[in-house]
Amino acid sequence: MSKHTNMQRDVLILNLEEQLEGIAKDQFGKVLKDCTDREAYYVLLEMTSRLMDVTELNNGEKKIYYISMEFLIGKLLSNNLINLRVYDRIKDILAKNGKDLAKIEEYEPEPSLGNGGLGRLAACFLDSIATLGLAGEGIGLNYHFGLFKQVFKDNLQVEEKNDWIEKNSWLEKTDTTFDIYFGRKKVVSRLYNMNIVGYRSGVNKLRLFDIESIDEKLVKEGINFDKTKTKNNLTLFLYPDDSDVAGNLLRIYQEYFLVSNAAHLILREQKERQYDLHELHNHAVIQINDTHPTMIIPELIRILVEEKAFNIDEAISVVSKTCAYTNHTILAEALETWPLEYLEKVVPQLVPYIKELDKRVRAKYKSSKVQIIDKEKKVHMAFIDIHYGFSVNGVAAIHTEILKNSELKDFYKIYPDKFNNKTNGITFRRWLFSCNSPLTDFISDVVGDGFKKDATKLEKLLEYKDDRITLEKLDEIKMLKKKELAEYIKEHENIEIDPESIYDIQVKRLHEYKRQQMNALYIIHKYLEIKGGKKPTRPITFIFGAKAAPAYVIAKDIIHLILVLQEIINNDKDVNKYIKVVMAQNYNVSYAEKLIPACDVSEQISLASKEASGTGNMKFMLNGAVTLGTDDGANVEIHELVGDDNIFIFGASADEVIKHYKKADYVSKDYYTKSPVIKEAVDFIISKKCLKVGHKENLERLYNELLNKDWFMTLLDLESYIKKKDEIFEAYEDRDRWRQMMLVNIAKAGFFSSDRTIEEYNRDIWKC
Ligand code: 26M
Repeated sequence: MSKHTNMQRDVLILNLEEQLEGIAKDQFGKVLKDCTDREAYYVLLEMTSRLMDVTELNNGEKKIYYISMEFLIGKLLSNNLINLRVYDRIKDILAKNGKDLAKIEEYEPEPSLGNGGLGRLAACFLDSIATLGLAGEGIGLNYHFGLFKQVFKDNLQVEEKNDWIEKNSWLEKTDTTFDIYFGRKKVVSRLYNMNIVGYRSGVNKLRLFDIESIDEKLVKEGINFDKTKTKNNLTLFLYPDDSDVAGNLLRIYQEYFLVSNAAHLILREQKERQYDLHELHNHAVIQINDTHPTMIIPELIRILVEEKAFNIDEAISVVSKTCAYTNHTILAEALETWPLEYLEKVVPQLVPYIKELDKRVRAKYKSSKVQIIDKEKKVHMAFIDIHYGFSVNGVAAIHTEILKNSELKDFYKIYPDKFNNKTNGITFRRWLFSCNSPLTDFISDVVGDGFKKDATKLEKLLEYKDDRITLEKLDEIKMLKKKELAEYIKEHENIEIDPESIYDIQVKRLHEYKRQQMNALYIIHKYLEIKGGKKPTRPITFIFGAKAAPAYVIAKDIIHLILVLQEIINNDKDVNKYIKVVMAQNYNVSYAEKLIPACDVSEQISLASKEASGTGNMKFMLNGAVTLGTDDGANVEIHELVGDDNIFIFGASADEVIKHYKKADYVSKDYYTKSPVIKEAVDFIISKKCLKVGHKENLERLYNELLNKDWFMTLLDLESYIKKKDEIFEAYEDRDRWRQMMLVNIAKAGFFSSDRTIEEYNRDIWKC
């Protein structure tokens, strides 16, 4: 960092209090003390911007462009204050003026520019890229409404729009605009920037593109709008789907809009820096976040050929050396394949290039399994990335192995050196320092501050594994966080929960493979046990948070079931002393920040082989929860790190599951018929009790799905799940052992810092 900016920063920080008062006076004509919480929010926003303005931009000869349809950044105020190293001082100044930062934060609108894991990962990566001082930026879209806001009506999910953009916000309108063509149709884009400040480091930019001609009035009811008016609707919504590929033209418009803008931006920057475009790969690396931005490959090739006088071989060669691809899922239905005919309609100028790329593959490799355009004229986007990128990575060890050995086996044979693993990570700034300051401070007291820059130093905690005082203090902090959550849930869901109960939490997108339905079946099982006179040793609170894609019928039925159980159980006087159910409304990043620190049991129960990694599992562990999970995704690595004694693993292995799929021999009804426990729980879904508060159509559909399809093998694992879950609740009663498990989980979480992940990306792929 230059001396100049350092000094400016020091001056600002020395006079923090005067600065804040000055802003309050300018903006609202008041002293800080008299400002409302909302006004105080704007004062802090301005203060933070000033600090960022005097923080140096990360610079380098080679720049990372992380291109993604999603950046699930969440609220930024606290995070920015932490990274700018003024969090504690601001908190003190506010307190002196009778203000509480947590309350002020409530006024920050939440940008929900992502569906779930993939988008949140991109946000964690931006934080770590900046923190490590790497020159890198995110390139995405400025969705006006982000992911929908979820409300429950009549025990059903209803979607409403979530407008998060305010006049005063973190978004900075720039002068940059580009003409983007869809065939002969033109739209004008506009670039907005957001500062991403690293922890004790420089800043980078998140670039969000919008269209100039956007019309928010197109949105009529809920999240419905006229899908045909591309010129006015292009950036209205984030595609609210992380499971099924709806053959949707608008999605292709959005994807091409993103990558065409990205290409223009990158090439303009090369020109400004007077770099030779033949050397693009030495000055730029493009990380393609899932297949959604894959069209950047043919788009760059097209521009180089048509506008920069490259011959096609040169263009393909330099682009292939610049682009790298990350795979986030093996679910067949989530792998994008676009009908060629759709691409012809939306981006005809790209089609000759895609055909050329396909032709070259055909000339070299005969197997139909690796062709870009298949017999049905569908374009396999991932195959473009693999043939014409230099790196393919999975997001957890087991996931990468499955890619190499089964899902992408034929490609691995051709390009063994392209494949590599990058186990996901999370930023500890948000998922520890910001959401759990009591725990952060306590860890600092015990082992010093070192873990804040080097997360593996958390392992020092292991020396205190038998230290009573440390263990008791950990428990105390957990209780504090559980009480805070109880208050929040009372206020937001109007449900009273007991902080002395065990908090068992499953929060993530709703998908059958994640098996929220299995958790619900356990709850039914417990409910029936209690009705039959068998009481749990200690009350348990089952907490869920999940949004379902609006068009994903069964996912919405599962939400319905959980809400029905919530109503039945919480109102049943015989039972609600022992168990309660909470389905948190509108689960998002901010809600996660309240739930995760308060959790005892972390539910990570996907069908083995289906969850590429998971990142919630890491956040829970870091905050001292114990995992109840399958050997899937990053759970496998958590398991290895903490050992058998500090995790509860159950269910079929990934190999067993893959065998079932190959042989197509799984019949859910067999499990139902053979096991009275399973039968009783499944039948309850269509019992009189449920039908009285729920809807016949939804409940019967779910019941039939479980009995006749059950694609994700809920009934296969249900009995072993029940057994393990009973075991983990039992283990909670051995308070000494439980506290030790908490400590070991926290101590071993260092590996999952996204700083480590980004160091690996940089070491093996980006080489900046
Ligand atoms: C596809 C087509 C049209 C519209 C949307 C999509 C789509 C959007 C998001 C498809 C998939 C999407 O996300 C997949 C995802 O979130 N994968 C998760 O990635 C995380 C980060 O690597 C992993 O931790 C999770 O295990 C994985 O499920």
